Amino acid sequence: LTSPPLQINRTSHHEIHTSAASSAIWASPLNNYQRKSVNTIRSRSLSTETTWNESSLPEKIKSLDEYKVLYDFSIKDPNRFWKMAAERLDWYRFPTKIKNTEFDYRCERGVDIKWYEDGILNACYNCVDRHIEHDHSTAQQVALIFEPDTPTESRHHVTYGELLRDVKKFANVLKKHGVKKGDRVTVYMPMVVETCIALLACARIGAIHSVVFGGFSANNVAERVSDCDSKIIITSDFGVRGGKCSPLKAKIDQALKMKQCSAVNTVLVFQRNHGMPEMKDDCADLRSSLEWKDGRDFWVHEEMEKVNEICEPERMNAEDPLFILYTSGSTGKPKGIVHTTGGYLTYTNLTFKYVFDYNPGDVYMCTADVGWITGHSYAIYGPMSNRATTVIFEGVPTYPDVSRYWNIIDKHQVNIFYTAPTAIRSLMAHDDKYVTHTSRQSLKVLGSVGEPINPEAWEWYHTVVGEKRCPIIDSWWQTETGGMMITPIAHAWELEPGVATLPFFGVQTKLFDKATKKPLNPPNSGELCISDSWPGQARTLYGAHERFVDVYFKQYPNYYFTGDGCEIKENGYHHITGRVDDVLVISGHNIGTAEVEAALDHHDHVSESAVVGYPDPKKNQGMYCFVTLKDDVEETEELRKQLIKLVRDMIGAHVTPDFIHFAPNLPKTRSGKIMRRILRKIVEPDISNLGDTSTLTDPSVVDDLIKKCPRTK
Ligand code: 6R9
Repeated sequence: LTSPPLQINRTSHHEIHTSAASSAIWASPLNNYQRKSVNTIRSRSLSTETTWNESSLPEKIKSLDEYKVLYDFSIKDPNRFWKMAAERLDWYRFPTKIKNTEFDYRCERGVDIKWYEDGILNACYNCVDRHIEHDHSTAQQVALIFEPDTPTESRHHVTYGELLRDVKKFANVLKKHGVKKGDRVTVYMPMVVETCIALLACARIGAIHSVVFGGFSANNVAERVSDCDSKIIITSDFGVRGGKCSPLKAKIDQALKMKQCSAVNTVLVFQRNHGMPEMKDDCADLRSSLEWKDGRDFWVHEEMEKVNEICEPERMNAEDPLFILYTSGSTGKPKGIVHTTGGYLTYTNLTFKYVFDYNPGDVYMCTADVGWITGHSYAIYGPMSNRATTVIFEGVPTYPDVSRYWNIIDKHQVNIFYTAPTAIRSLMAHDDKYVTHTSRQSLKVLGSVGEPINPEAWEWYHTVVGEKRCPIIDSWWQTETGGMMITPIAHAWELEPGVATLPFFGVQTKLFDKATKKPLNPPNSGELCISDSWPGQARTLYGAHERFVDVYFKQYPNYYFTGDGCEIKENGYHHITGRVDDVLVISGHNIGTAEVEAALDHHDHVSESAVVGYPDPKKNQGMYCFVTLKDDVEETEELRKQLIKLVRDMIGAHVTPDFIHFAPNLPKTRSGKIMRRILRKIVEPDISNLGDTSTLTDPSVVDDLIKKCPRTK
């Protein structure tokens, strides 16, 4: 029925690396890591260890030397490097043009980013069909393991064969409802298998998905629906997280009553646990009380009955958009980051394979929701284009108890686990026994993303969770970068706690001085920019190219500006210091708030902290520290004094917190980032002007902070 796309130099998927081999490679550096020495990159003789033959990319990066050779090649000859990377995918037409990019807004062409521009492919085909076509037995391989919020609820495994059938059928449902190539489709779903089906089905027919995180308010949904002018919404009757039922369809109903959403004519509704016997009472109530507008609202399970299983993947140009994902800017309305098909898929495919050292048969789990970029790149497109088996986890790390992650790892024998520092910090606040009573022997690689990981959290993750067997992949990247940018490669080189280490292939970093705007030569600290394009880079902001250029390309002409601060050390390792707007200037000293937070977090009683500045007439700025204590620790004056002393001792006597505010909870985004913007407003104080707080997990946290803050009195 379908003619398979041309196969060009496909890399073999059949080479099996044993876990014993990987841990042997890692064994010797591991014993050394605790020295925390800066001088960790030892030069070995180049080339002797390198077996790479330059005709295609190696399956694995085995050492620092191998990395260096390949890195240099990727910078010197990006066209050849990224052509070889593209050979990991299947194309209907393999591109003849690889890189065609311009970063300089001052030239006639302006900022313009194109990769593989005459290539033709389909992302869904690359994530599902091709694995089965190359090896029919893959139809029986588990693609997705669904782990529901309640551990006792029946769960299901979905094979690549079943996934392909459902994706084709759902793609036909979309077509039946008039969705065409290039149309935008808003997806408002919990973290369930059906969400992957929805995204892949969009990709299959060339529709552009725009996922809005399931926790966002109706207002937020409406804003994002109207910004990209989507006429169709895919949702679920409800979602379940932490034992609570959350109304999704009802939120959509609310959003659709708003003027901005008047163009929406179709809502496709999945049933959260269709065909499953168990359902909590509150969930059953929610389902039975749903508003239903005939002609607009449709149950997906009913629509699926009416379509067949034949659906050819759409032939997409490499530069056709794959998706839009909104990310909040520091000001103004959210930015609709646009990623295109060929470059994004090549980049997420290669980073996933190399960075995690993914080998066939490995079970992989990413705790990120698909509502943010990590869920797109490393729960779906990266792993699935590598034919991985992925755990899709619906719930939260602390329900029903704080052993949840570790129990899931044992239950599904997870080998590679990718989570966020916020989760690690919240779990390490509890007794280690919640970790140590589980086995975790299956683990080979542990990843971290989303925020700087402080050395204590890193050590805990490494020692208690990974029992010093697993490298910690502290990967720095952004929604805008599409995939990992500065990151260790598993088992290839020595690590330092809290240090993201080295740039990925093709990524060239450059530091600038914030005040003079002049480039800085490492070792140094400054604002982090990227000198040249990489395939995973966002191409524009949806309908707002000028804003794209303003935000990312005007600060430092001819460079992509990341908005993050970075220290590049003597050994070339990169240490991300946090957003550059998080630097305080106190009595002429520049103080990174992340540094102060790291010092506070060092204290045994501290779970996490957030440091912000406020205007001070004498010192320019003062330093205000929010500190969350571990379970059962008392807030005492003595502890306050200890913390102030700790900061002075660890950083310098010029760094003295003016306020220590014990806060049981901090305001966080849905993806777990502390919203320092709001904390700054509280301590300024400028509480009448907190900005949008609807993206917070728990807006009531803010009121508690305001009540207790001495500066708002
Ligand atoms: C993937 C993702 C991007 C911002 C980024 C930076 C922070 C992410 C980090 C990190 C230090 C890491 N960030 N990973 N900071 N070390 N390993 O999180 O995308 O939601 O767009 O956030 O997150 O500040 O600029 P996004």
